[in-house]
Amino acid sequence: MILIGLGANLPSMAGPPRATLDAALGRLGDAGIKVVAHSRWYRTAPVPVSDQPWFVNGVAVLETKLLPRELLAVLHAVEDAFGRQRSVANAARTLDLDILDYDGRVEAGADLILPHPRLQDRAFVLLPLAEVAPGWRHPILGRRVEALISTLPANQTAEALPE
Ligand code: PH2
Ligand code: MG
Ligand code: MG
Repeated sequence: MILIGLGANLPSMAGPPRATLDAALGRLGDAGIKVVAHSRWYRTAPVPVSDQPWFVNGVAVLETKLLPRELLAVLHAVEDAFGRQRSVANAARTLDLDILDYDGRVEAGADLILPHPRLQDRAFVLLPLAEVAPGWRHPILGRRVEALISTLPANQTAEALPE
């Protein structure tokens, strides 16, 4: 199973963050990548806590024959198409598309780390992930997503938005 995380906390030419995320899923389809399922969208406080705007986040399940780095290149191109500016780490952004898990692969390259190295610490990833992939196991930690959620620190706000 291929899982990606989507996030945005600045408006793009598609509109506010939620519209950007919907449009980004459409772009993936246009690129020949099948979006098998996506979670609800969540309104989430910035992690780490900052005065940035709140994010909209979600998780999608993809099907593609693209290899991890080929998929990453498409994700970066879609980020660029929605006006992503690359500055410092954790800067506010119009669109962020991260590969969370690619068929359980474990890699630690300079350009791509799998699974995503911080996903186990983030409510804004784990809550939507559990919707689309209940029972999913972390490829390194071996723990199920539900167990990872149960040991999250309590101070991360992530609320599902109405459909
Ligand atoms: N992405 C980050 C850093 N912090 N916080 C929230 N709530 N949502 C994000 O998508 C996010 C973040 C770096 O990619
Ligand atoms: Mg990210
Ligand atoms: Mg990213």
